[in-house]
Amino acid sequence: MLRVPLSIGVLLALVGSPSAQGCAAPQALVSEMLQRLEGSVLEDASPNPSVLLALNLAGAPSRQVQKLLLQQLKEEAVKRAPKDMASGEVALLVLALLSSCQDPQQVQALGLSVDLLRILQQATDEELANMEAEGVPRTTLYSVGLDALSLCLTGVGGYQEASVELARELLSPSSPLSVDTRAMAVLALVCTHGRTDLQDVQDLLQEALSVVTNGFLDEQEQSGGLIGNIYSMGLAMQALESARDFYSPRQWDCSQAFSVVSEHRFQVPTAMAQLLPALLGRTYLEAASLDCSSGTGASRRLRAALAAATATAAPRGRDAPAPDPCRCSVPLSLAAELITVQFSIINRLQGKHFSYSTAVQVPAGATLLKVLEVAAEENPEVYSFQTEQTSWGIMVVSIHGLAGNAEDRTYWRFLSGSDALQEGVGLYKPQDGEHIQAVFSTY
Ligand code: B12
Repeated sequence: MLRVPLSIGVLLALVGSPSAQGCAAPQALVSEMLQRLEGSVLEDASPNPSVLLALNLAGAPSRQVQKLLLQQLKEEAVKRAPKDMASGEVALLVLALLSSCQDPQQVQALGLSVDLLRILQQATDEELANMEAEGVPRTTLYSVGLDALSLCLTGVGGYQEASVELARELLSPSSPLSVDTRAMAVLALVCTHGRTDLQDVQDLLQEALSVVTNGFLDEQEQSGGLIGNIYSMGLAMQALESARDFYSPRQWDCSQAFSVVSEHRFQVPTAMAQLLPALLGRTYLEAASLDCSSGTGASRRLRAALAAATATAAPRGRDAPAPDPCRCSVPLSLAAELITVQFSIINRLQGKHFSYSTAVQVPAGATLLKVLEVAAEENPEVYSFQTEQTSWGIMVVSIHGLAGNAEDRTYWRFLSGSDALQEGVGLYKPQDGEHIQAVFSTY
C-alpha cells in the first residue's frame, strides 16, 4: 500500500487550521449533501471519482457505498486509462484511489492491472510539451493543476515543472483564468511549495499563491461573499483553506463564504463533491494522508456536524430519501403555462458559417434542454443536436452537425443575451422572453 506522507510544511498548513475551526459548517447542508452523494453512487451510470474523494475526505460512515464506488472506479481505470483517458481524468482517479488508501501504481480489477502514475506522468509530460510548443496545454490548465496536485501528493516526478508552468500562467495569463482553474492551481502549488528545496521555485510559487489568494479575498469582499460563481466556491474555499500562510496576516472570512453556499441548493453531485470537503475544513491536499480505519479526524468532525444537524433539524428517517431536486412541485396555476424562448445557433468560427434563430414555446420551469429539443423537433434540419453525459450532467457536444473538438479546442458556448450561462442545458431554466444563444467558440 502506498502511503505518501505530506511534507512538514504542507502538514503544518493543514493541521489545526483556524479557519476550519473558526467556521461552523452549515450542518443541515453537510448532512443533506452526504446523503445525496451516497445516493448518486447508486443512481449514476458512470462512477464519479470526485464523489469518492469527497466521501473519503468527509470520513463518510457508509463504507459499503465507498467500496462499491471504488470497485467501479478500478474497473474504469483498467479498461480506459491505458487507452483513452485525458490527463485530468487520470489525475482525479489517482486522488480518489489515494483517498481510499489504494496504490495507484497497482490498480487491479477484472483480471487486469494498470500503473496509473506512469500513465499520469506521461500524460502530464504531453500537456507540458504542448504548452512549450503551442502556448496552451493539450487539454486545459485546470487539468494540468489536477495533474500536478496528484503527482505531488504521490511524490513521483513531474509536478515541479507543471507547478512552475502554472505559476507563470497565474502571474501573467495570456487570457483570464477562471476561479476554478486558479483554485485548482493553488492546491497544486501549495503541495509543491511544501516539497521543493529550490529557493527560486519556492519564491515563484509563493508569489503566485499570494497574488491568487489575495485576489480571491478581494473578490469575496467586493461581491458579498462570492468568489467566481456559486459553482467555483467549493474549490475556491479549498484553496483559501490550504493557502493561509500565503495571504497571512490577512484573514479569510470563511463564515461569509459558508453562508453564501448554504443559501444555494446544489443539485449536481460533482458540485457537492467539490464543496463538501471545504465545508468540513478539508482539502484535496489531504487525499494521500487519510487514515482509512474508522474514527479518523474527518469522520469525527463529520459525526459532530451530523449530530448537531439531527439535533436541530426536523427528524427524517435514516432511510428516507432526500428531497429530489428535480421533482420540484410546480404550482398548479403554472402547470400549463407556456413561455417563449428565443433560441439562436451561431457559427462564425469554422467551415461554412451560419446563424439561425427561432422562437420556441416550452412549459414554464422547463430546462434549456427542453428548448433545444423542441427546436430540433420543429426543424430537425437546422437544430438537431447531440449530447454527452459527463460528471457535470448533460453537455451539448454538437449542433447543426458541427461538433466541438478537443484537438482544435472548440465547444458550444451558451449565453443569455451577452452573458455566458453558469449552468449547463440540463440545469438552466430560461425565463419567458429570454434570448439564448449557442455560439461555436474556442477555449
Ligand atoms: C474545463 C472546463 C470546461 C471546458 C472543458 C473542455 C475540456 N476539454 O476539458 C469547456 C470550455 C468546454 C467548458 C464548457 C462549459 N462549461 Co465548464 N468547466 C470546466 C472546468 C474549469 C474544469 C472541468 C474539468 O476539466 N474537470 C476535470 C475532468 C478530469 O473531469 P471531467 O468530468 O472529465 O470533465 C469534463 C466535464 O467537466 C465537462 N464539462 C466542462 N464544463 C462543463 C459544463 C457542463 C454544464 C457540463 C454538463 C459538462 C462540462 O468537460 C470536461 C472535459 O471533458 C469546470 C470547473 C469545475 N469546478 O469543475 C467548469 C464547469 C464544469 N463548467 C461550467 C459551465 C457553466 C460550462 C458551460 C455551460 C459554459 C457556457 N456558458 O457555455 C460550458 C458547457 C456548454 C455545453 N456545450 O454544454 C460550470 C458548470 C456549473 C454547473 N452547475 O453546471 C463549471 C463548474 C464552472 C463554473 N464554476 O461555472 N468547461
